[in-house]
Formats: sequence, C-alpha cells, structure tokens
Amino acid sequence: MKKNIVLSIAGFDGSGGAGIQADLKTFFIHNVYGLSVTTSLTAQNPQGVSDKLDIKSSFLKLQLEMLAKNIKIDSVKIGMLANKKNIHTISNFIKKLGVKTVLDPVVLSTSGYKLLNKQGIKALKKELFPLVYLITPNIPEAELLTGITISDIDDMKKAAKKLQKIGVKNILIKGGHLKGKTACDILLHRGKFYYFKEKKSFSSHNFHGTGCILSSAITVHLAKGKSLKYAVKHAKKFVTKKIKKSFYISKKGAKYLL
Ligand code: PXL
Repeated sequence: MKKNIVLSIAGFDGSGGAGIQADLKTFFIHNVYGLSVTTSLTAQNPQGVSDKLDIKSSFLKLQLEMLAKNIKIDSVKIGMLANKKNIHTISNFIKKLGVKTVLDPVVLSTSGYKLLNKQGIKALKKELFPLVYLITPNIPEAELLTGITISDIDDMKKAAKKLQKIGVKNILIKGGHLKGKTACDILLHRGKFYYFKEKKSFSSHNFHGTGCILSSAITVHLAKGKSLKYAVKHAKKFVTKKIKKSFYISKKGAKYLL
C-alpha cells in the first residue's frame, strides 16, 4: 500500500501537545507517514516554556539531507525555527527539494515565550516567505509580521495583502483570537479571499498546539494532492473537532488536543 510521506521541521515539545510531537500525531491520524527533524529542544509543561536549546544548524542540515537522500517527501510543514542560521539552512533545503511547503510562522508560545528572535523574523520574511506555498499566522503573528493592528476581518484582509506584497504565495490568517462567537479564518489565494468559519465552542484561548495541528493537517491534504481550499476547510474542521474534545494533562495550564 502506498503511503504519502510528510516531513515536519519544528521544535521539540516534551509535553507532547505542540511541535514535532503534535505534527506526527496529526500525520498518523490522517494516514500519512511522518518524518520529523527538530530545530530546537524546548523545556516546557502545560504552563509554559522555560528555555530552549537550538540544534546546531550544521546538524540540522545533516538530519534533513539524510532523510531526503533516501526518501521521497511529498510535502513539508515548518514550525518553530528558533534562529536565523536555522532559517538559512532550511531555506536552502526547501529550495532544492521543491515540494509544497506550509510555514506556520511561530514567533511566541501560547504562554508568551519567544520562539524566534528579531533577527530570525527578518530572515524569515526575506529567505523563507518567497519559497513556501502557504503561511498560516494567527492574529498576533500577523500583527508582528505586518505592523498592522488587527481588530476585525477588514484588518485581517489588509494584513494578508501586505504579506502577499512581501512575496508570499498564499496566506491563511487565523481569526480565533478575534472577539465574537465565530472563529473566521481568511485565505488569500490567487488574488481572491476565502472565508472559513466555525462556531467557537470555547471561552478561552488557552489551547496548546492548535496552530501546529492545523498547519500539519493542511500539509497532509496537500501531500495527498488536494486543493488548498479543500485542505484548509478540512484541516479547520479537524482542529475544531479536537478543540471540542480537548483535555487537561495537568492541574494548571493549557488544554491539549491530541
Ligand atoms: O504553538 C507554538 C509552538 C510551536 N512549537 C513548539 C512549541 C510551541 C508552543 O509552545 O513549544 C515546539
């Protein structure tokens, strides 16, 4: 039986809710085979991240090359990048590989820990944005990347257009942080806006790994040859379903999805 193969390049989350752990679970549930290469190890629990240890970029390069030399990869998901050197290494790899790549521009953890520094954000825009097929910022990330304050759908559209001007092909801005009863994500694809709405079944935003899971699920559908609209629609439905069934793994802290 043929299985599609998807690669996650992301951070390590020992608590299992975000990063490569969340990505691999998402791949498994969707019946694709998951590969993973880590950019940085985080020390964290459901209350937050206390520190990170970045992988040496020469070793990151080796991990990527060993996989690609031997295995046909159908699509790639990129999450936490940690620093500029890693971004440079990954950009070179993605350029050579030439498959659809989804970038979740992770800048802060849910609890506010910096997962990418200022220099990294600059390199992200310059080196990776032009190479990837889709980026999936949430509202705080879209604000940080564009300098636009976002308080409604029109602001989200403005930010998406600005990101397109920087050179990103397709942009999905996740609206879960906006006030209101529905979570509306907007997709800018081939010059048109598409809207993906789901009723919010939650009163707080303290869920761990939702962004990782959404971007991974989108990457799976792309690996299977589905359209971007199909991929976003079904990935969002999947995350919404998992939010409804989310659970605590500790007395204090965020809720987990997978
Ligand atoms: O959800 C953002 C995120 C991504 N990747 C890793 C993380 C986090 C948040 O904590 O730890 C590894």
